[in-house]
Amino acid sequence: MARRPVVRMESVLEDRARIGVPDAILLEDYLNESVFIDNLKKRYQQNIIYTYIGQVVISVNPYTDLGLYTEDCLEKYRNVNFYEVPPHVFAITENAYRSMVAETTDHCILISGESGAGKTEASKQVLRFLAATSLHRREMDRVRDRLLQSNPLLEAFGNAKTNRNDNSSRFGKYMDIEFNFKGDPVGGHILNYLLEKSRVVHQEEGERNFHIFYQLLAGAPDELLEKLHLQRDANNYFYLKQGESCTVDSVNDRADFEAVDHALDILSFTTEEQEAIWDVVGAILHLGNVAFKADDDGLARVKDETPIVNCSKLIGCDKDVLRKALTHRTIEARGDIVTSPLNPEQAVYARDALAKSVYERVFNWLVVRLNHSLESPESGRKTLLGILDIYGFEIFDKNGFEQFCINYCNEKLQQVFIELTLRSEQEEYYREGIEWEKVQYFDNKIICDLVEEKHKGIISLLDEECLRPGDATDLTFLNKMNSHLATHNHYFSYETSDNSKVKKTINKDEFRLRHYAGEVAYRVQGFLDKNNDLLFRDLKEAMTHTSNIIITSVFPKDEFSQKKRPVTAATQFKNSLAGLMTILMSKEPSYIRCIKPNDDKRSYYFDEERVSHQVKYLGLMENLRVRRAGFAYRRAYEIFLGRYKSVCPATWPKYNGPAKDGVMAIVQHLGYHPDDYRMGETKLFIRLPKTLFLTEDAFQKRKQELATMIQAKWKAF
Ligand code: AD9
Ligand code: MG
Repeated sequence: MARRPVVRMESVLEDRARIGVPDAILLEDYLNESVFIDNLKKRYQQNIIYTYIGQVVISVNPYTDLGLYTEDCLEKYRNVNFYEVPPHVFAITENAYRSMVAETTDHCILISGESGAGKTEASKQVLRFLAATSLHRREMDRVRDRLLQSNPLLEAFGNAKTNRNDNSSRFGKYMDIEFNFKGDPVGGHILNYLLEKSRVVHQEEGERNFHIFYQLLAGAPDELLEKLHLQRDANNYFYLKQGESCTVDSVNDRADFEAVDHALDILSFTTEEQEAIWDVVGAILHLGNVAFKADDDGLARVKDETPIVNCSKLIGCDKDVLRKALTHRTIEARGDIVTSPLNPEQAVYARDALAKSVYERVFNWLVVRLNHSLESPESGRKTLLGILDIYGFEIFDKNGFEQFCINYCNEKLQQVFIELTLRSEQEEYYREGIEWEKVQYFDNKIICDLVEEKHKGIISLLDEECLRPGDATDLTFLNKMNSHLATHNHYFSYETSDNSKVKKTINKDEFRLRHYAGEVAYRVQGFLDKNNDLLFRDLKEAMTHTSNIIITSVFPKDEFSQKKRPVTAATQFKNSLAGLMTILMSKEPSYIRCIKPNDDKRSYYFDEERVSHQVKYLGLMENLRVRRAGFAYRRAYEIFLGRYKSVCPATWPKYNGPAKDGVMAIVQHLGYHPDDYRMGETKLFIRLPKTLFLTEDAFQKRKQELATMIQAKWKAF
């Protein structure tokens, strides 16, 4: 493979006035936030959305197709060194991929940024790049197609239009791609995190339910719709129309349906499975149209039989059983089984709980089934490259339990970033015995603790309230927090605030957290219920008697024999995040930090204030300071020596001494300025990329010389 020319320092400096610098560590006034933002803006205005801080990629959402991901572009980034090509998500992916193959280490690419900043788009490009690393053998094509097709499928079921993003991820996703020793992708595995299932039954104004419902109605052939007893117009369905925005300009539901249909085939879902999926999606729409009225005793009666008949037909359950389960509740009390009828309000609650539960379980089933399709047939040792794309930090007008979980998740991710870039970077200098002036940064551990600490944190308090028999309500939960957390610097509520100005901005049913990314007020309504996440026994039982193959597998009969109380939703989420943190910490991370340039989804508009806010909370200035005060590049002596030994007569052709001395000889031979490098205990540290370019240039020149010499020898021979 021909090597591409090195990006020379001189040309970078020449272009600086026009397009800014590709790496913020090259900024002279690097302490100045406005200089940093100005650099991003200059580049953004030239359609350059990527900038580095060392090996962290900053990406500013262009909200338009800039042709950055063509096949040519993909090829341009293959087999090149990180600093030889302009910043790009492909470059960081290639870099991670190459070290994974060379060093047989597991890597992960962490993508963060607020809702709508471009995480999912970035993750798709990373996956595309990696999937295309295969050698185009037939088996590899199969793997590549499957990896890629997992995206449209999961997005259809897990993404939705919100007021922040027309294609907002409503679940967290971590995907490992598995490579064999040759570096070919051979399989994958997906972990999914907390789906925002409340969206199935309710959407705020301007928002939609999950894409799949609208896709099915817009894209399914007439025969399928007929079979499902559905009508094309989404406005016929209560679960779809509450946000009053069934169509979205930027979304083509019809085309997307075809993409999902195709993905199901590629991922080898059987015809039976595909039918079962559409039956469930349709059944949920019918279920949402089941309405109740009160009879003379105030008890729930189904208003119109049609939706309930259709729903039970589709999932293959007896309509009378379903009707009874929706309008009654059976409780086991001291060995006695008591069934009591529900009023209309309770019946609506039961209906919605059933819809949410079915949808969530089907979503989990899809992931399990997908993982089965992505399983690698190869048995040898595999290295992994993970991609993390979760829901971004969110502040809406009304924030509830879901936003609380999503924002907590973002706090945890910020912790990983701090742990792995800021703290560990400084610790490495210390370990290597390199003189270093510590950079201060805000450590958000205090907020993570506030949420998750055992016995004291918000989740523990919430769980306590959920378990407390008797009169526990969302408001008693708020009171409990008020009495336990009143003095915490990151917690406020109406009760705990003694500042009348602040008091005016908080409602009595809210608590406010000062997150690393800003303050968010959460309404407590629904916290207990969503955390308990209970599905009435009658409904569960009804679901165990259906003929739909997915529903029977996700509502196993033995669920009833488990007497133990299920773990609450928040604790389950907390545990799964802890698992995720362990996975991430065990891998070599790379970062893509996404920035949203404005709140209007507008292309070519860079709102400096909005960007400044994100630069602050993403900790980019601290990141830059640590990086700049430190060393842009470091390599273990053995690795550096292995690559560059040919440039120095003292280490070429033979050198048997200690690696550190060999590196010292190379460095002196190349005439490094003493300020530009440090010799640590085990590694060489180079301050700026230009020194590395110089070394790489010398190496390339030497390689050429050696090649010419060998050719000449052969000729003479
Ligand atoms: V959320 O936390 O899931 O709500 P994301 O994932 O950060 O959010 P997403 O990637 O979905 O945001 O980007 C939002 C929209 O911005 C996309 O639907 C695209 O229309 C647009 N976008 C994002 N990145 C790019 C890009 N690199 N090029 C062009 C982009 N458009
Ligand atoms: Mg997303």
